[in-house]
Amino acid sequence: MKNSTARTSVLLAGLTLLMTACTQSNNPTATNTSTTGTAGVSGGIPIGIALAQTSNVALLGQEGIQGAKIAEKYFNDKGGVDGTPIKLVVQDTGGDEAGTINAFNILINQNKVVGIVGPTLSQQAFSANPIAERAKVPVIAASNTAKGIPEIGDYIARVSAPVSIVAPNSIKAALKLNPKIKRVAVFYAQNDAFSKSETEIFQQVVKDQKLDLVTVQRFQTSDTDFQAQATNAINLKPDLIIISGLAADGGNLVRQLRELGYQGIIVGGNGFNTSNIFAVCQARCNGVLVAQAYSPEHPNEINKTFRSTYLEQFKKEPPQFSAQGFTAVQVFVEALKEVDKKSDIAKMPLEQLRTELNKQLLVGKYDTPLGQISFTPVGDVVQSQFYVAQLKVDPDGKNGKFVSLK
Ligand code: 1QQ
Repeated sequence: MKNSTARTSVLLAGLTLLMTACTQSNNPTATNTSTTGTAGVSGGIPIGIALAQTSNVALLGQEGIQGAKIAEKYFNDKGGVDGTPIKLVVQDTGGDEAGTINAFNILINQNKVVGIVGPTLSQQAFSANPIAERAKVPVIAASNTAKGIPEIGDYIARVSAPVSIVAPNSIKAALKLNPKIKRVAVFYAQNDAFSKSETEIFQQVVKDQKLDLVTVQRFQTSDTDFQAQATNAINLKPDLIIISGLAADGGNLVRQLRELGYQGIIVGGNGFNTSNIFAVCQARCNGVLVAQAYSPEHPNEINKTFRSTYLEQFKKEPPQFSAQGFTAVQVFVEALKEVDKKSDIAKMPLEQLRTELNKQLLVGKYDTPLGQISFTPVGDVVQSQFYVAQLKVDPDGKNGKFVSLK
């Protein structure tokens, strides 16, 4: 009796092991040790796109995907990588960390991508990028601007310039529009890594400019009601309000500040850099200032082509996140070409290709829709031109444009 129980449990344990082994082949978190070359795979060289297609964050993520897809066609029409096309593999991250980790695991282990563009938010990057770092898969962020992103690891770079470089420009533009600004109220989303990083920069600039920081108000990216914080700030009579949040919460906050009677200048951070913001705050968005790392008017050839393709497809000017999504794919393609010149990537084991690609992309120079870019040794973008735009709402109150300030 004792013996047969023991035998049954051994059998059961064996079965469980077998079942685990079977499910693991479909399990995105299973480690893959295959080193077969990928570049020759039919359908093209797989480049992963881990951006938000669903959730509130989709307002920001979808524009990145649009730009990446334009790049896929643009570079494949030019012959891809020595005749082999690239193939984008898009995995939706949703708006949180868990979805991003899942998307990274699928891209790395099942889709066997050579590199990943993404994720949408710095908040997601801080938890998912270490997975790519451990698997030695290069990641190029196309919209992560918080301090410390490239420092996550050797395999992490970004084409999205950091808040420290971009954000100060919008405060300077506000002071140009109204040199009498003195009292400043700052708002930020305290559950979001980018917003926390950006507000530090904004608050530092306020101090450096010798302005009075009259209040710092906190909210959550999931909030929809900002009456309490907005009233607190307005009571202190600010003549400038600066907001670090994402498109949905930030847009709603702008709307409520205006509804409560605030008439001064509003500066929005990088989370406002999408035309989807107009659907949120409509006519109330009018006049908001936003610093940008892209101008549709950048005069180089690649931007002219990118801009006209985007205009034709979406009937509006390309937004910053689309230009950055395009640029991230471009960096992968151009670096792949360089690696392939030295040694045929179709014959290279995947692990070696990922490592060679990572080394190469960091040393290249790229002529992109953002202008000339390169990378610092740690993987931060080196870029020279930045802009400030003002939101101008159309007469119908539903749509609008980002108008560049000169
Ligand atoms: C970040 C950001 C967001 C506004 C990107 C959409 O800059 O999370 O780093």
